[in-house]
Amino acid sequence: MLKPQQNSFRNEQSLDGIWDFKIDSKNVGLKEKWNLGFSNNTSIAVPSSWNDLDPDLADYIGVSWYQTNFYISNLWDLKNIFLRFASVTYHSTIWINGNLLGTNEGGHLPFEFKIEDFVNKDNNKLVVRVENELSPLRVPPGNVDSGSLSIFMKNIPKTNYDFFPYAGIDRSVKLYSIPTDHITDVTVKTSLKKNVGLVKIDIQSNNNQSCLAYAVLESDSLKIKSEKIIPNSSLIFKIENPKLWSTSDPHLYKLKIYLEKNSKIVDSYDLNVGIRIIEIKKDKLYLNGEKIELKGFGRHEDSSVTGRGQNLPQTIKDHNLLKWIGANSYRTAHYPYSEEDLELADKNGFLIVDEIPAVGLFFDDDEKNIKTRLEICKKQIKELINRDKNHPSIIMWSIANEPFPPDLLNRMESGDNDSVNPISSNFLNSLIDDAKELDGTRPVTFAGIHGTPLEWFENVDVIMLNRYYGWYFDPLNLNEAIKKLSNELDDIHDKTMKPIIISEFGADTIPGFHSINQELYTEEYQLEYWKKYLEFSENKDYIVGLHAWVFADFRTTHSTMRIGGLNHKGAFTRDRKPKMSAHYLRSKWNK
Ligand code: BDP
Repeated sequence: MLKPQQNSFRNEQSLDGIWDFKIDSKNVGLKEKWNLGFSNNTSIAVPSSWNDLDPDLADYIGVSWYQTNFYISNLWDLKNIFLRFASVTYHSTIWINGNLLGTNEGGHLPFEFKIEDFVNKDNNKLVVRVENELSPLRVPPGNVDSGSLSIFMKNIPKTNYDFFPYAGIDRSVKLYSIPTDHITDVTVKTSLKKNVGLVKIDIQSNNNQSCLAYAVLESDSLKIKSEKIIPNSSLIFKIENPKLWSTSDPHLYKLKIYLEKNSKIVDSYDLNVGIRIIEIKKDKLYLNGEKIELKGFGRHEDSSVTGRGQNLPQTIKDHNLLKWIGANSYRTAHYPYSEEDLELADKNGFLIVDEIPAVGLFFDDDEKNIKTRLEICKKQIKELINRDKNHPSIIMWSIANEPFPPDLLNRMESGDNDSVNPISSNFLNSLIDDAKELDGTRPVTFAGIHGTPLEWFENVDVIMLNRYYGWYFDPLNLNEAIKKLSNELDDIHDKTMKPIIISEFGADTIPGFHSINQELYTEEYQLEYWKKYLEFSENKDYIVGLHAWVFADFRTTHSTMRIGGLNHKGAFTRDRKPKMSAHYLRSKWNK
């Protein structure tokens, strides 16, 4: 599914704005036929999450209804019109003029419907039912009894993960039209052979019989045009001494794909292309043949008022703060970020670990349930790679965050990383295989919690470890913490010989809390904690990346472990003011 764009052949129309909204806490909307339209509504902004817009909605987890009206311009060809949602969390059902278009499960990834059979030239009514129940049969899961984070967090609502289950139409809604004969997909893969850059382009169209396709690649003084090919096949550009995409100079070439029928151009599609290669050799990571270390954060798409809803000014500000602090990388913890965020990363030269929403996975309930979650994860990997495969900024796929091994608490305490039931290994291996099969050009990884069985890492290319020595383990005793960290990482490296990223390490810090002696929650302690981890990593060659947890404080569930419903491990506050440690990281990372 290509992201909609506007050019001489394609059109798009945003449906973002103020929509009608109504909560359906008794779940009567379907019976009362709200899908035909409903009254007594309030207003909501699309995109946004509903939770922070009205005190009555703050912790509302359930069903809500959205409605709006739209027209389709007389200038549009009525034959190929789509309605596209960039993200709705979690389950949605969509009607136009009372006709059911379909449903979608899962947030953070786009879905669309072909709608010309349901619309008229007059006013059209669009109704969306959104439902966000927490369930062990969803990904990410909630209301989990065993294998559960909520056992020790005792959090409300009962998510199996540490962020608030914001709900709603979280990203843009668009109508778009494409020509009758059109490009359906483009896949760009780049590599380097000595001083020659190779750009391999696969083009798909809906009419491979009577169309031809070609591409034009352009940059500064260079402009090259390919041969014409039959769609559903690939072409290769070879560029001598190309300008490479890198973190310090993220050069982007302009690629234009054309589709031709009877010698007339009938469709085109534009993409930015960064020529670069990411490789793992032994236990090191290389970008364009040079060793690279990731410096940055796990982030969240989170801001007050909009919640998880798309907030473009916030996205721009976050990227500017990442540049200010000298980061070169981040992980899309714990779900796919907006397409606009990734486009910015392409321009800004950030290296992204792109993650599906598989957080809080567990394996000690019914086999049937585990299989249901696996099917959802498989769908997420496929959709993620399909959406994000052309971004030079994306250097790795992460298939999960902290899958919980059975008997988690004991394993965390004892540091046991022995084998567990084969179901869990098969589950993770199947996702790793999927990612590698769908994209052979990027390493695959996942982030493991303390006590993760080593065999789970057998098939990943890079090991990501979330480590909290000095916070959840050995709090206040940073010397002991670093000793344990060092022993554990050396041991994991000795046994696996793979590169390691410390993908989370952090301490909750209340801005404005200070102390002379070390005290938890103070700005001094966070600074000392990150300092110790950074200094430790400098001496370990196999550590190829550090992602501090977390970029900014973010909203999570209520719990005695989370003051004010926030996770306070941010280098920045939730309104993006720097804590003391942000200045420290800046001094280290800008060197
Ligand atoms: C890690 C999780 C992350 C949490 C973090 C924490 O991956 O989502 O927010 O712990 O406790 O285990 O702050």
